[in-house]
Amino acid sequence: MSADNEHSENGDVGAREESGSEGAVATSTDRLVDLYREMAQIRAFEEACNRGFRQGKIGGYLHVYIGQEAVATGFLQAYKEGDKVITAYRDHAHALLLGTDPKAVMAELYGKGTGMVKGKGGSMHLFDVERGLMGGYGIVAGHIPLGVGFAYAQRYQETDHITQLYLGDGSMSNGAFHEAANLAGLWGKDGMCPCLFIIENNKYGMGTSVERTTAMTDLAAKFDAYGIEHEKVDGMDVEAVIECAERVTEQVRETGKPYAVEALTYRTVSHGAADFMEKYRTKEEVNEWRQRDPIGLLEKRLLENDALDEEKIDEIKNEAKELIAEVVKFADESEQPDLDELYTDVYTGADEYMGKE
Ligand SMILES: Cc1ncc(C[n+]2csc(CCOP(=O)(O)OP(=O)(O)O)c2C)c(N)n1
Ligand SMILES: [Mg+2]
Repeated sequence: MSADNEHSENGDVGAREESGSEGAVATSTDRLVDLYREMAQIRAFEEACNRGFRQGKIGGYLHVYIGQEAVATGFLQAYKEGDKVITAYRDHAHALLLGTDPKAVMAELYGKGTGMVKGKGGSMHLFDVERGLMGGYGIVAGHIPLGVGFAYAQRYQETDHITQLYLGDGSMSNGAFHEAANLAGLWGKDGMCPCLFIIENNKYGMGTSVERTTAMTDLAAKFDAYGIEHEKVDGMDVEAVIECAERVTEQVRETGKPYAVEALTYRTVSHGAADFMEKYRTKEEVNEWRQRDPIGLLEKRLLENDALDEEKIDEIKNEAKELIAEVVKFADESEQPDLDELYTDVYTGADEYMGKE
């Protein structure tokens, strides 16, 4: 991430690195340092969003990704140009990782005309079609049928692209999930649905735990009902996520069959800006998960390997703060959208989204 949309010091962190060995990823130290930097910037971005909301600069609603950074960071390492990414409303990190200018992301949250969707979408509706981000959706599970549809279209149009479909644990109790998973399994039998379901199981929906919403808490296993293979991954460990992401993405791309990964993660902050998590979570539980914070875990590993020292860590964190301060300044000083914009981009054809003439 950089305010001018340049690549980071050690190259584009979104780029896939050849591993050499079968399936396994040789996660080089440089690459891990890049990922650490990227996650630190995402964290600083999200913290700035929380401040912006409290100051009344960000309107509407706000859901940050604090604690879950390793999931999108890891999975998007397997992203290839032409692939599609679709997620719910906790979407800032996905846009930043796909390379959208962070200034345009923050300006969007500030409702400004310089925002990535001209200030019309806000936090929950980020889109960057050019970079494969197909949204940003506020209706829980509403995006799941769309993601499955994108994957079908990718094979129908005879491409080798895949769709990364991120979904929350809470969305899996919604009917839209079950209908879409059923079709994905069915189409997948003919190699016609290269959809990678990425369940971000952060243990809670909106104030309600997984245990209180479903008798079947093994979420990955629900995909058995639809003939979709699945596994679980430690969503706090970015290296584990990358290993899984590279391997299963390859499989989905090759076979055209859907696959599901349940990433076990935790949002160490409230569900959204108007949620008081103290009502339904104990301090002990939150503190326990903070010990496994994805950025902290990677930092520890890099310190142990002498890939980083305290001085370098401070430098990376300060750089992240400076970058985000610039981003916030840009958003704050940008103009409101033009009134003429009110009726533009309201309707569009699906063909345009799929890159068809
Ligand atoms: C159809 C629908 N029902 C209810 C809501 C209100 N709502 C917003 S977020 C949410 C919880 C979703 O939880 P989960 O899928 O686990 O995502 P997380 O917030 O944990 O990332 C609910 C019920 C909504 N936006 N849409
Ligand atoms: Mg959840």
